[in-house]
Amino acid sequence: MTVDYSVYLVTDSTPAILGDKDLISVVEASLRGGVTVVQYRDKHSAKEDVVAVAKKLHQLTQSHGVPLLINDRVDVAVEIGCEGVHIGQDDMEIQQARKLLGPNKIIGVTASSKEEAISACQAGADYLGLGTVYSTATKKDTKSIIGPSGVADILAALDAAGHSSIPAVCIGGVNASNASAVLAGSASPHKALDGLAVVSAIIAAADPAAASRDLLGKVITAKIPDVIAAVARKTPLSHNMTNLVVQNFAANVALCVGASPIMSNYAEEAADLARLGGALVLNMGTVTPEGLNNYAQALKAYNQARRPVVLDPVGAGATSVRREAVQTLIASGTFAVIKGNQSEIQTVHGASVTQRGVDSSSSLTVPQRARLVRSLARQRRCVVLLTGPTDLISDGRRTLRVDNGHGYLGMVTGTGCTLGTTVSAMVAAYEQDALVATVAGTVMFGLAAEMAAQRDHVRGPGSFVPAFLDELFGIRKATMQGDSTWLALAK
Ligand code: 3NM
Ligand code: MG
Repeated sequence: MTVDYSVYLVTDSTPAILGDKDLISVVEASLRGGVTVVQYRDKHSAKEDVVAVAKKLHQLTQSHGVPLLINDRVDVAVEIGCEGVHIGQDDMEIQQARKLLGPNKIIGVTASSKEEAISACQAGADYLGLGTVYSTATKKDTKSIIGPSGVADILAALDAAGHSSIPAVCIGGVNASNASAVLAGSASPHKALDGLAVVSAIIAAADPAAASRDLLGKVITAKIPDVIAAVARKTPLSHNMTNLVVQNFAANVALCVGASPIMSNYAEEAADLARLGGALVLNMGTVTPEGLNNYAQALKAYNQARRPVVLDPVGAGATSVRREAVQTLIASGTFAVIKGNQSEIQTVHGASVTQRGVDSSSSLTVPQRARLVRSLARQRRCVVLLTGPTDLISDGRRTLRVDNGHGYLGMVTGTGCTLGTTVSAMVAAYEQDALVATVAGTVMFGLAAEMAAQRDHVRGPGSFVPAFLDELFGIRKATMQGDSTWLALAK
C-alpha cells in the first residue's frame, strides 16, 4: 500500500479539543475534506471502548481508502486489523511492535532529534512524525520545540545517512495559516516533508471538512515547484491531436512550460510517439469521422504504452455529433485527465452514466461543481479539471479549487486548449500524482495570466498573449533557479 501522508489527522477525544462534537462525525467530515491518514489517539479510555471506536473509525477510513493507525496501543491495531500503529519514544520498541504486527503493517515513530530519527529508520520504521514544531496546548508534555528549522536539520541528517526515502510529517501547532511557512521552512536541500500532522487544526475546527481541504490545498501547493522542475528536467513530449485554430499557440505554450511539443493528428504515428515517454492531448475542437477514428486509435496506443492521455472535449454538448464523439472516446480507452468547462464536463458526465446531465445552460454553484468533478472522477477513475473563474479539480478522493486566472484568458482563442497542453506536460513529467500535476499546471497557467495582465505594456488581449508566454517561461526559469516566491500569489 502506498500511503499519501499529505494531511495526517491525529484524533483527540478530550472535551478541550473535541468540544461537544462526536469524534466519528468529525473524522467523517475530515475524510470528505481530504485527510489522507487518520491516527486514532486515545491515551485514557479503557481498551474495550478504544476497540469499539477504532472499529467504527476503520469502517469509515476504509470507505475512503485511507489508512487508520492506532496511537501506542499495538494490541488494539492487532485486534481490529487496521493498517498500523504510531509509537512514541516512550512506547513499545519498534522491533516488538513489528513482531506483533507482521511485515506489512505500517509502523510510524515520533522523533525529535537526528539521532532518534536515524535509529527509528534503522529499526524499520515506515514513516516518521517529527516534532514538536511549535508549542501546543494539545500536548503539554512535549520534550523539545524544534521549529521548522529543527525539522530541516533532521531531514538533512536523514538524507545524509541514506534514509532520504522515508516519508516524514511534522506535528505540533501546525494549522492552515502556518502550513506554507512550515513546509517551506522545514525543507532541506534534498529532502522535504511529505505532509503535515495536526490535531486541533481539524478536530477543534468549526468546519472540519473545510479545515482539511484548506490544509490539503497548502500541502499540494507546496509541491507545485517540484512539478514544474520535473517538466523542465525531463522536457516531456506533449503530443497534441488538436484543432487548427490552436496548434501554433499550444506548441508555444508547451515550449514555454518546458515541454517538447508535437502537433500530429495522424494516428499511425501515435504508437511510436507513445514510446517516447510523454503524454497525449485529445482535443475535440474539430471533429470529423476520420479524425475521431484517429483519436480512438491514438488513445489505444497511449493506453497500451501506459502513457497519460488528456481529453479536452471541446464543445462536447453542442451537437449530437460531438456528444457521440465523447461516447466513442470514453468507450475506447482511459484518460489521465478530463478537462473542460461546465457544460463539457456535464456532457461527459451524462455520457458516462448514459443519461444527459442537468441542463447544460444552468450555472452551477462552486459546491455543485465540486460534486460534479468528484462524481466524474470516480466514474472514469481519472482526474477531472472543470475550468471557470474558479477551477475545480478532483481525483475522486481529493477535490480542490484554484482561483488564479485573468479575464483576458477568455478573450483570446485557444487558452482552454493550451491549458490542456500545459496539464499534459505536468502529468507526463510528474507521474507519481496526476492530481498534484494537474493542480500545478492550472496554478502556473492562471498565475502567468495574472502576472502578464499586470504588465504596463499590456493593454488588451493582443498584447496579453506574448506577455503570457513570457510569464510562463519566467515562472519556469525562476523555479529552476530555486526561486518560488511567485507561489505566494497562488490561490
Ligand atoms: N504529538 P496540535 S505534538 C500528538 O511533538 C502530538 O510528538 C506531538 O496537536 C509531538 O496539532 C502533538 O493541536 C499534538 O498542535 C499536536
Ligand atoms: Mg505515545
